[in-house]
Amino acid sequence: MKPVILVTRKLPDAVEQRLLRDYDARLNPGDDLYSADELVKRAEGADAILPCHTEKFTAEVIARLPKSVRAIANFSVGYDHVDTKAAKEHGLIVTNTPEVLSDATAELTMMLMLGAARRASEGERLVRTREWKDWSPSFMVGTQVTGKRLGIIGFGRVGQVVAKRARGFDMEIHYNDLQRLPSEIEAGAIYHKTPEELLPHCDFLALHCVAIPETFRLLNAARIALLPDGAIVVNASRGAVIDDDALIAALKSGKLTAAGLDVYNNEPTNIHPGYRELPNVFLMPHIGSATKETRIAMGFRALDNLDAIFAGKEPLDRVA
Ligand code: 8YV
Repeated sequence: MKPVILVTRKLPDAVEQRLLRDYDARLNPGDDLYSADELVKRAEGADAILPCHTEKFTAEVIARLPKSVRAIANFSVGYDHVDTKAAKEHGLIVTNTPEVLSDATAELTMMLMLGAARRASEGERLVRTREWKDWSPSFMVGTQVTGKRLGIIGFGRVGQVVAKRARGFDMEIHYNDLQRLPSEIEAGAIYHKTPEELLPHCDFLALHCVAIPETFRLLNAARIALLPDGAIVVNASRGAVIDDDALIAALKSGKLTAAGLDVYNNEPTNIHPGYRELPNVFLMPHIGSATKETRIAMGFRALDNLDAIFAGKEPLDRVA
């Protein structure tokens, strides 16, 4: 008998075809968002769950999962939506999908940088609303990206690809991570031991760290004050790493020129209302990995992990 997999969201056709070929897959053709109760109910008799970051596996939800469930094979690189400690205690295997989404997320990060620096939201609105009436040398003047200093907090897979792309804009790369990386990975990037040491060197700051208790509200008022005046901040990691009130205050005061955001605290429906009011923010709806190619690769990676688990092997991307 094929293992039963509960798939919580609609996945690309190629991924669902592979799921149906190799597993007894419970798909979600309507792409409904399951409540915790529904999730637990639908998991009855399932051997594993293939969820997205939209399903929250708190300790309470994990405790309620049927005993049949052996694994949570995430369709995401981030797994802050899973209480991994509780999962371990319940003997659940948890996997993620690293690497396959680094290019797409780095592309989006470049878009956030360019969009924030060149005032994409304002410009687009002007054209769409027919408010664009005139041109002058001082019209819509933005910040040049080329040749500036880019600071990256979290020099992991995505951060490293961002550095690579940013070099195409002749940017000088600075980074902070827990440890200095080998020089072939640094490729000239300048290491700073702490965010405090890094921040004064950032004309642009890109956040690519994981959301863990240690990085909660990492970018707060005190750290924003360390950035050069007029800096630009972009975030395609997780909303939790930013103190929204502090960022909004700095965007209002002019301390920061602009920000580009793809992720938010309390997304999607309850993000800080202050962002919607600001002209100098470029806002995207958590689409860092949303390319056709990457979505398929994420699904296949999650399936590779499930294949390993059900073949009695160690999955490549085990995080708990
Ligand atoms: C996904 C992400 O869109 O992989 C992640 O951690 O944040 C995004 O790339 C989403 O999480 C899919 O579940």
